Amino acid sequence: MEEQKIIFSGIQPSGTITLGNYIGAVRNWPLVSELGFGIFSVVDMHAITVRNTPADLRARTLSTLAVILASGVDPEKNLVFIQSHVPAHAELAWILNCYTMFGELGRMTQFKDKSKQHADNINAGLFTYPTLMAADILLYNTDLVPVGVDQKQHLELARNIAIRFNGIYGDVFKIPEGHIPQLGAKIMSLSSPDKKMSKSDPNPKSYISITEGKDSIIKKFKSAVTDSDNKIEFSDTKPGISNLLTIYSVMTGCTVQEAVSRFDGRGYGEFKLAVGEAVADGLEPLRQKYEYFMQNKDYLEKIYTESADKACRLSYRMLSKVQKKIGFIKK
Ligand code: ATP
Ligand code: LTN
Repeated sequence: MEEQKIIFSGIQPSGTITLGNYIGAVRNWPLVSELGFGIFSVVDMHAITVRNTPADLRARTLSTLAVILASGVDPEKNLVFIQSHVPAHAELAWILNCYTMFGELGRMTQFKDKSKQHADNINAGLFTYPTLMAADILLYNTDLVPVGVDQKQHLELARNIAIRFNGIYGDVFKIPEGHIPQLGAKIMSLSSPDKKMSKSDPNPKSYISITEGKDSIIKKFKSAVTDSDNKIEFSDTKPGISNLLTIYSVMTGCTVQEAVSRFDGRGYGEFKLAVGEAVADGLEPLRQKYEYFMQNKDYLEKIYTESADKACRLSYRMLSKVQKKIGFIKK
């Protein structure tokens, strides 16, 4: 029998989940979980690296959890928990900080981007964010980490930290592999197609929230920024149209080539409407399940409490092993 894989991924409650998060990450979680045991976390400790209103953070944490369940992750077979409920994440992150170089963290593009976006709050947490992510992953003997392409650099750092640690203390950590989708690993902003679609973008026209209504989705696609030559083709010089072709292909299950030939000779107006409809219709079942979970807060609480209890037990095993290896005295 094939070995069961352990799958870990996290998502920040830093805004409403976008179509980019969905296509690049969340949509793949139930599929990858089929390979073994999935552990999914709403990473609220990562989210406080930028300022939040406490009530908003609470609401977004719950709604992010509801999106994970609505995407089809089965909480009977997998874990879906809130990161701050499992203290080993913070404890291992501190230890890993001491095995991570200042220069390595300084090279992270997400740190550089977020430092520009939040120039008045370049806090130490923003800098050490990747060591917390490494702790998330390494605590569970993770094999696969399904993420969008923007997380590749963080994942590579997590692997390097694990390899470095194992080089000193023996085989403590399993070295994880990324699981990045072939198509849709980086969905671009609808208003600036040279930037990735991001849930913390201040311009709501730049992203589609996965719980948005059909009219609003179609309106946003109609006003998506493209070039003006009215030719539907996939090319580096046409980032807007290429992004829409990618979105259309993923949401309808066709290849990009099929999408290009389907719209051969048609105008941008017609194409944008078709993309908007494909997205709205494709997201509708998810939206309905999301509404259902949001109306069942007791159920959400049960899932995150039970999952956190199990995650505490699992993560504590790895944390104890690490503490022993580095010379901490067992209490
Ligand atoms: P923020 O705007 O707060 O930086 P974000 O929208 O970039 O957030 P994260 O919570 O950092 O989202 O990421 C959750 C998952 O979604 C990660 O696996 C990430 O790689 C993926 N992801 C984020 N944005 C995109 C995108 N535009 N296209 C594809 N995948 C994405
Ligand atoms: N850093 C990721 C979110 C994240 C994550 C993780 C992803 C935190 N911990 C562990 C995969 C595995 C982000 O910003 N998208």
